[in-house]
Amino acid sequence: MTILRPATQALLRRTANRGVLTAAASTVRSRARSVVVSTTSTLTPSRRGFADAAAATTVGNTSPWAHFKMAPPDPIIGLNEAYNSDDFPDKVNVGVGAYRCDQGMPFVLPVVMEAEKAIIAEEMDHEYSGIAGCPDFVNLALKFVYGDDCAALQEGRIAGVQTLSGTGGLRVFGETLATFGHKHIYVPDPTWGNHIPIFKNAGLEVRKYRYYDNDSCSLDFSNLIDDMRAMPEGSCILLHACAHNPTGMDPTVDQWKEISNVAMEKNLLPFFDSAYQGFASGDARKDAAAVRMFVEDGHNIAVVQSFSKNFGLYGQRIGALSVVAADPEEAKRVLSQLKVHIRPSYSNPPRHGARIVTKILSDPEKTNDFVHQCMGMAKRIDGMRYELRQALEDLGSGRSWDHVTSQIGMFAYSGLTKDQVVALREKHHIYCTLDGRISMAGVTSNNVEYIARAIHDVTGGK
Ligand code: KET
Repeated sequence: MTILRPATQALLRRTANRGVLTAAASTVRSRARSVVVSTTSTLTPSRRGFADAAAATTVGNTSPWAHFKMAPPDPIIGLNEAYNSDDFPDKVNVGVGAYRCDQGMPFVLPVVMEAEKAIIAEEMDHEYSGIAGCPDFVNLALKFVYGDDCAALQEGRIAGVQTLSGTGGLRVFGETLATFGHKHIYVPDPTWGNHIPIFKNAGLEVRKYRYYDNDSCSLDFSNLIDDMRAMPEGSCILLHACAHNPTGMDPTVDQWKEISNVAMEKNLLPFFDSAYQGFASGDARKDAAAVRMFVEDGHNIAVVQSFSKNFGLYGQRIGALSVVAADPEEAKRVLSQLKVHIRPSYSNPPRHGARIVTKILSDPEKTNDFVHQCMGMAKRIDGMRYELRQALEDLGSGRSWDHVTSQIGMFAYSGLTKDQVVALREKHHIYCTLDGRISMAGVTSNNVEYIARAIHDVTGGK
């Protein structure tokens, strides 16, 4: 064993305290092949972290990552990996919410292809965009969700930025909330699984409000309202703008009105996650009704938009975050703070997806094509809901499958138990999330019968 010189020990201690052991470890390695580091006792518990854990190990020939444990696979995206490594020919991926055509293939909207060709032909440069992204894109994205005739938009009191799709927008706004005094955020129970780590990592405590009644497979509206009334004044409440993920169960117009009223009474901050605009009713304009109602009712809402699903731009990471302010001057201040969070995080967003959406939404004809093509995706999914339900009924299932057709959007919240989901995967090579959520976008004319038989099998027909 080599004894470290006092100067080296001090360097190592200082570096470890800053949480950067790697530099010190390589310094040590260059001086000694095997060194037992004894800095642990000098660290206060609050400063212990990666550096401390690593410092407690023998660093000489040991990797600085030796103490990293294997993390569990992501509950949604991780399913793709499991699916890809399954060599069963009739395997089915109904895990991640990504649209497939009826042949089970990824689908590029024809209007997107057209827009891309036009972009290539223009030989655009690849300069950085601004921290807030492309202003034309942001303006069009805001019109898309708030409507051309939105007074707040016309008055210039909505601050908007381009984001790394919905996920990136949620994170930026979560961080902004945490910076400005919010300690917690309320999300529906259940919600999209990633909401929880996104907001936790942003520094917020994640609290839940009741949303869904598993017994009746419907919205748990009275408990939702009771939980809203019990929220501390000023709390931020996350709402799914439409096509709630995973339940496929949205409030009715009247229920939205009541949610808006209670939010106003309690001075809550409504924060809309709009990831499926166009996938609920098939009409992207209609699907923005709740957002528009809240703005008309006078709420200073925030909205995150994703263009992953409706435009099929999953991998382009294109989205927007907007905040309705009291006046244009306040909107400018809000915008400046959003940029403060973006700049050290990823500096500025990518350009290609923004160009595609801009090309489409700046041209009425292309916008019209988009509306029809988006409607086509929603209709195919809806058709599959009826086929799946019919197939289950034809097999003589003793259980009601009405919810498969009454739910909307990309998912069927099937009601299958975790064990049944595991059996679907292991016995039938069908991949859906453990909460029993089936991505209807992955159901096709070819596999619907197979899926129904498998569900019938794992539920024992009851
Ligand atoms: N919000 C909701 C409600 C949502 O379902 C997703 C994605 C996102 C935001 C984020 O999407 P983005 O591509 O960052 O704009 N949901 C699907 C994919 C995923 O889990 O990442 C899903 O639930 O399968």
